[in-house]
Amino acid sequence: MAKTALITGILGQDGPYLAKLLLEKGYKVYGLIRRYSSPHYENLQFLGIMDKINFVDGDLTDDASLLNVIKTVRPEEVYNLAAQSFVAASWEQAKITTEINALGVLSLLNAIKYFSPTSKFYQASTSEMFGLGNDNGYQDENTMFHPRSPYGISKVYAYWMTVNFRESYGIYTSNGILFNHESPLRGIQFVTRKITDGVAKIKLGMAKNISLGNLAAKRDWGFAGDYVEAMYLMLQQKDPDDYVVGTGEFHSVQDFVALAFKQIGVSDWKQYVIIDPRYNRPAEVPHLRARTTKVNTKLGWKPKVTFEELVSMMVTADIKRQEMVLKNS
Ligand code: NAP
Ligand code: G4F
Repeated sequence: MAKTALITGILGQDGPYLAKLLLEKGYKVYGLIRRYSSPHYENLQFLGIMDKINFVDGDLTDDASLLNVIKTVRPEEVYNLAAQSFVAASWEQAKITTEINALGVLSLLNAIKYFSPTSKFYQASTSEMFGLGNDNGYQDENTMFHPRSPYGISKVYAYWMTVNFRESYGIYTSNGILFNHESPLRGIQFVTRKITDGVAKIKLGMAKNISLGNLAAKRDWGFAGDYVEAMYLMLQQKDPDDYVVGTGEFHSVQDFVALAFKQIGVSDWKQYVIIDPRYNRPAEVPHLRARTTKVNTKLGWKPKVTFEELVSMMVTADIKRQEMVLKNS
């Protein structure tokens, strides 16, 4: 019998990569989608798996829909990837961010507790929870949380609720504390995709510049396709646990910009970049870098794609996309 997995956030960046991995492992994959006037399946189509997903309707802010899905599907594994995941928007939309990212997780955990308590549960926790917290410039499983955004705060609630269901009810729940991971499927508003999309358009004469905020911020950027393997591994262990997942390296936004322009043969990138303070955040997280000893040793997980390969992959994909746009226009 094929194992069953439910993925929330199936239409985002990570959902399709995880679904592809689980399908390759023989899983029957259910994907939770919420009500949309015009559903958008392009990330699943990009990976060629659109027709292999069993879609179920539900919304993290609608308890009854989650109870119904969990009761009907009774998945062996639940990967909760759904979120209002854009940090910058979380100041202006703090309440809905909290309802989805914090209370939505409580609702999903309750649905599991009542209707499928043997389901294993993965929570998409984040390095944003660390915020200013660090230990000699690194963050790991023992680093104090000091979130700097309503998004980070909402995720801290979900993190502890996930731990609490493990400790209170013995449910197999794990937090993956993932550092930034990117890919050609990354949402266009996140800084990496914004840069690679802009670079592609500049190369093809479709744009003149890119407007950005804080170029000094540093992130530990990896490839989403590698990170979903860590999610899967977390639910295959004898006992549930929480893991930091990253590369252990960090780079500034400026490093990313310079490397992306290098891909199209431009070294003097400054002529194409406008610094616009509108993109600065009320409270910034200046640097995030993972100490990955636990995930490396306990799960045997290591990233495969380097920073340089990631930037190159994203620029190449965006050039291809824009060439198609030009061809069809
Ligand atoms: P993403 O591209 O923004 O995808 C999030 C998905 O959640 C979207 O498909 C969205 O659906 C869905 N969603 C939002 N609100 C929902 C609701 N109320 N009910 C049901 N679904 C809802 O995010 P991602 O980059 O794939 O990240 C996956 C998860 O990992 C998120 O929880 C994120 O916070 C977390 N995380 C991401 C990173 C990273 O660097 N990517 C790092 C650490 C943690 P629609 O498509 O309908 O909008
Ligand atoms: O790409 P970002 O928007 O990602 P951020 O805020 O680090 O959050 C992402 O990673 C988290 C994990 O650490 C996830 F939990 C979260 O869901 C999301 O996936 O911004 C990265 C950095 C920030 O310091 C920001 O201030 O880039 C800086 N930045 C500079 N100019 C910009 C811009 N960010 C955006 N989005 N747009 C800009 O123009």
